[in-house]
Amino acid sequence: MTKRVAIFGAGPSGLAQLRAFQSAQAKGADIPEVVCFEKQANWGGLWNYTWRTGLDQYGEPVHGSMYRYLWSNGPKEGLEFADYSFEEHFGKQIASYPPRAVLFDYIQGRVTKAGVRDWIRFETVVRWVEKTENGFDVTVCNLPSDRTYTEHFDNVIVATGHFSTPNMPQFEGFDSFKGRILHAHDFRDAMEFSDKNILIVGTSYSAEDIGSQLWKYGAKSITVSHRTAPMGYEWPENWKEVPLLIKVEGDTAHFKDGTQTKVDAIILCTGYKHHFPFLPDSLRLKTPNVLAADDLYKGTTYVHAPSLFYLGMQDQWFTFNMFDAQSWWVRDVIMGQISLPSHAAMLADVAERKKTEAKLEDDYACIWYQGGYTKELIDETDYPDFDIEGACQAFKEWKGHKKKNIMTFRDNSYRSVITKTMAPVHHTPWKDALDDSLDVYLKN
Ligand code: FAD
Ligand code: NA7
Repeated sequence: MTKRVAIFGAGPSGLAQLRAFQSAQAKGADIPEVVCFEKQANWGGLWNYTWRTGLDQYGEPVHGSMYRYLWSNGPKEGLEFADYSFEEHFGKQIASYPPRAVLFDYIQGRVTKAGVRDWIRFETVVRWVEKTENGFDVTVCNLPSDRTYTEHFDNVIVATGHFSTPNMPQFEGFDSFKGRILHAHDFRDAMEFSDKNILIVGTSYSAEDIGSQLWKYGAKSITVSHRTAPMGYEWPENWKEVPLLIKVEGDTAHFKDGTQTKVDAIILCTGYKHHFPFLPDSLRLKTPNVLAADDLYKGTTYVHAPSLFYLGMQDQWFTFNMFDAQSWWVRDVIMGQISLPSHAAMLADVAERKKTEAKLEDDYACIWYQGGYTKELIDETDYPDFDIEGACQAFKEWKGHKKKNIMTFRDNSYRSVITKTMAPVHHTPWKDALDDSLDVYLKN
């Protein structure tokens, strides 16, 4: 095959795409030439922890949004690779909520085994893409040598993630606030805030998890401000939920219900933006953070230029296994195993998915919807079939455990849908496990 395929990003999505092509090659298929451009010096995407915030050593925006002490926010049984189990990687079953370093190790285990590292050009940032008659001209910059060059590709697969560019609202009085104001993207070490009174704005994963970290590492108090609704868990006694922040005066935060509280720092857990500065308007995905993204046929194929694909652009209940499902499917389109329908049919597919999402009534419906989407793609490729219903059930149990006790849900364990074995109970409750290094975590 003489086709050339460019993948942007070597996070879990881009790595899934590399593994998809490599697995076809291992079965004897004639695969295209695949080049992955990754701006960081290592793979793993968000899971590749960096202490840096702001700009990196080359003046590029730091991609990393993960913090120290981050543990998986859902059970690992919901994200296990069907072709590479946790047991295969670690040589034993491990507990269900691995810290970041453990998941990073797992992610890199599969691609190390696949031998695809040479397909990646590290420290190479994608600068611009131009559509040509028969493909795309991709302009990249090798950062260490500061060399910019352009190469031609038949297909482009964008896997640059969408939890890296902060959505950063402003509130009255921020310019004269006496403490620190930061976005979740720049949060790194909870210990910085021990003995402090912290205000969090937002009520989704970042708010819940950063707040929990602050509690675990000794913040004096945590106040969480909501725009739509409180999270509603049974929080520890130094944690309260309040309506939306209206303004800040000095070190006092005022809320919509007229209440006020003194705070030392404000952390905006207000989400992220899909941001693709390397794409012209005609190729750039514009979508909110939803399950049925705009303009993507089967959630992957850009309807207005169907030789361009996007991976992992949905809001995520399912992650690694959904990225796999998408990657195997995209591979088969590129290799001619799956044909795309007409433009009109692709538009109708997008509209139908959006209509279905709009009718989903609660989180459970969303979980099953995304599980169904993942299964739909898997059924069309040779990605190993697995018990997606079982993964949905694990998510259901997880939500139940959170409702029961938000500070102990990570002490539960679940059954693998790949190897069918039960995860052990972790040796230390999450709230007491201050050292979350790989070595310590694996001492089960
Ligand atoms: P990313 O991991 O963001 O990787 C994108 C890659 O693209 C990066 O390596 C980046 O350097 C590269 N890149 C970006 N721009 C360019 C460019 N112009 N040129 C070249 N390379 C570029 N998921 C879970 O399953 N469990 C969790 O517990 C969990 N916790 C999370 C916690 C936080 C704080 C965040 C932000 C996300 C979390 N997620 C979690 C979701 C996360 O989105 C996925 O796990 C996963 O990292 C997404 O993979 P990705 O490859 O799509 O994107
Ligand atoms: P999310 O899930 O996109 O949530 C963003 C939150 O921010 C949500 O609660 C929003 O409230 C809130 N938000 C957004 N804008 C505002 C303004 N202007 N004022 C107040 N509140 C606002 O982002 P997360 O960072 O929590 O999670 C992203 C990923 O990181 C996730 O997949 C995890 O795995 C980790 P709303 O409910 O819309 O009123």
